[in-house]
Amino acid sequence: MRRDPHRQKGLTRRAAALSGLSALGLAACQRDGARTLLSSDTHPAGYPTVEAVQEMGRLLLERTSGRLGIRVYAGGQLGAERDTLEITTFGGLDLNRVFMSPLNSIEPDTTIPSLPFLFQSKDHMRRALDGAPGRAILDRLEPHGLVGLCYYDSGERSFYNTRQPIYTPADMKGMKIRTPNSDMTVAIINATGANATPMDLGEVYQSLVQGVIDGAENNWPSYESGRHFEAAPYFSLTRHTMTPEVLLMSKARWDKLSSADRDLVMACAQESVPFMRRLWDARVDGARERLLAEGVKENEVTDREAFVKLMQPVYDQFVVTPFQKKLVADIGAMAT
Ligand code: GTR
Repeated sequence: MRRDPHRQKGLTRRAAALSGLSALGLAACQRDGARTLLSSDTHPAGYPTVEAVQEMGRLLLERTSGRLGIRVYAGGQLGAERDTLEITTFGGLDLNRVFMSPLNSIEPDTTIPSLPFLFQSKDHMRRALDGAPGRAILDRLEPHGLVGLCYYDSGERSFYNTRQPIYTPADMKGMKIRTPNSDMTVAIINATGANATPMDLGEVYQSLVQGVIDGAENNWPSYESGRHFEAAPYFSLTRHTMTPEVLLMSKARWDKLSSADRDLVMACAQESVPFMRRLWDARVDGARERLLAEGVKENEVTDREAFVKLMQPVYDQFVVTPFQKKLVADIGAMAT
């Protein structure tokens, strides 16, 4: 029988993640007494998403007089986002802070906030996600075993690469650009004329150094914390997406909470959002300043409209159902 190497790799990774979780078995037993909810994050300690979930835990502890808290396993200790998501759906993890893209293969409607050039500004993005469209998208996750608690910012994503500044789509032609594992992000990159290479975030640095890929796309804080700038110093401000982060709870754990505790968990998650945004805004500015001082070469693209025009096939491919069309229209109407 022929072996599928990708499947093999996926299974190995999942097995590693699961054994990591069983190594936490003791903690898991104790947590049932102490009611500590376990949460995963791919980012290291100190990153705004990690701090935000810790803040939520602090609020929970305070409001339950120590009965309910959160422990965040940061730095991808429990595995890559798509693997920890799978574990969360069947209740092996209580909470998970992930990027929206790995959810796309679980629920197609989660692609909508990743549409290129959808949000006109940071305020527009926040208004839409805090409002009815954002809630409607999170509600789509429940049948998949996930409860969407809140969105966190992930800012504007732009392309960076090892070779040259990108001014127009022609500058990207044929470049191998890493994307998160999502059909939508693959389509966005291929639409520019580059070749999308899906991989987990943790593999990007090495792949840039070894020349397996020519570039990637992300926000300033991830570009800095993953040290991608060392290998790919050209940061070109396409600002093509503002895909958010999302904090999820396993529905299995959610269903075990009393209705008062559910309200409390939801309220503390919501309160961690402005806390995260304050940290985030400062982190974006700080990362950019530090990296420019390190020699990163930032440039504005000269033909943003050309990038926008190339994205029409992405809309045609991913905005198909009446629900998806309504979401896009409703988000568009919230622009001013
Ligand atoms: C980051 C995001 C991560 C991760 C990453 C990626 O901005 O915070 O959760 O998904 O992007 O590109 O994979």
